[in-house]
Amino acid sequence: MSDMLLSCCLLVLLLTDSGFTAPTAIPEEESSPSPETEFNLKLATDYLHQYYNLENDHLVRMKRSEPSFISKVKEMQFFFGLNSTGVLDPETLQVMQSPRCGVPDVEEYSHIQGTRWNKNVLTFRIGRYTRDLRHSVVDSLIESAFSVWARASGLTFVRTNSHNADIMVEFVTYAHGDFYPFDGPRGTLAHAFGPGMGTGGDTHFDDDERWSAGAAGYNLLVVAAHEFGHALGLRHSRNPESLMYPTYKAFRPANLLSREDVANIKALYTPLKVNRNLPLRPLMPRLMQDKCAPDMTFDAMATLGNATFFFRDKYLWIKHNAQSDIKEGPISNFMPMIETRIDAAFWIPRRSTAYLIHESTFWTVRGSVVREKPRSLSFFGFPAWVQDVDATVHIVKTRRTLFFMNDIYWR
Ligand SMILES: [Ca+2]
Ligand SMILES: [Ca+2]
Ligand SMILES: [Zn+2]
Ligand SMILES: [Zn+2]
Repeated sequence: MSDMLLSCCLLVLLLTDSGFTAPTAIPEEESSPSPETEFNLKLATDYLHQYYNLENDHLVRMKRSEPSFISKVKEMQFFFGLNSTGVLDPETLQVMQSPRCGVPDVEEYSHIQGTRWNKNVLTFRIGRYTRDLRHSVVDSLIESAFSVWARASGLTFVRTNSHNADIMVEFVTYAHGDFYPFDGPRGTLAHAFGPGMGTGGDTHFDDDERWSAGAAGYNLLVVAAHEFGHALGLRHSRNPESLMYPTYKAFRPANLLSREDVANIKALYTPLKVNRNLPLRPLMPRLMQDKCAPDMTFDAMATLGNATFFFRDKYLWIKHNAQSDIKEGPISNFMPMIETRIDAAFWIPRRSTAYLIHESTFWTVRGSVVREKPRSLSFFGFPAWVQDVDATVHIVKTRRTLFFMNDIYWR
């Protein structure tokens, strides 16, 4: 709570006194940064936010001297085998500007991976195609990328036209309905969800990149094979020889998989009996099948940015305004911090923040990031006995949020 208050104070300061000067204790370099420094700092902040879970409050300008920032720089440098100095040296900045996979490098925060499929035959469907390549070329590159893993794992991949395919392959741009928007040319090339229901296994390619079958642009076979590694449950590797290294490497027509990749996929897909200890994601097939039932109800519903969210038990459907299909899956597919059901939700547009309530606690969601810890409803001034809010709604015009519980409401 205290840093929330602090942020508010800083915001007020920034809004009311744009000419305030930095205290003398702050090095001069930071009180008047050059445009280049400013640019690098923004680049690094965005990068660490996206791939290393750096808490990123856009209202407060990130400083290079901030301990949390330095430790994240070090973490990133360690991952890429650079000198862990915590300083944004040219090598570090170069890696940060390299085109790469959108899946984070730090395990505990990588929403999109971690388990395995508990079946040996997986289906895939190619939904939206890119215009860079003929359909038949895309088909054959995607099939080749699957066969790289089929050979090493003993899994079988079957193409289908069914909308219930395990692995949905799509070329999309910017926000595409799953909370992890793409970023235009370069930067993030693609991302994939780890094994699971709904969006689990789904693989998205940024169609603002130039996709190719050879060495020009980005080679679709290489990127697809990397992403399908995630779709099967593999994480990023620190080994530059591994296909699962996070940054893009120019096309290598020979062996795509390193020895490490082969060992990792074999270890993950040894027969189920031997692997009892692997955490298998709890299944929720009932919700998937029941979604068209006439008596289907939701726990909560809210508009969040350009999408509408429907919560039911631990399951979530997302309908993006600009897209006809619906993304679905366990809430934790999209918001890894949230393992419970959601009772009520509201969105405050001027703060670009969503509030998701469960019993007496709530999470805030900004962009695609959930704050690490849930906070108590008493933050809003509620007495301790307020435990189960039935519904909430924020009225933009009046700037008020209404909380409903049984037959009473608060404003
Ligand atoms: Ca899927
Ligand atoms: Ca991109
Ligand atoms: Zn990746
Ligand atoms: Zn996506």
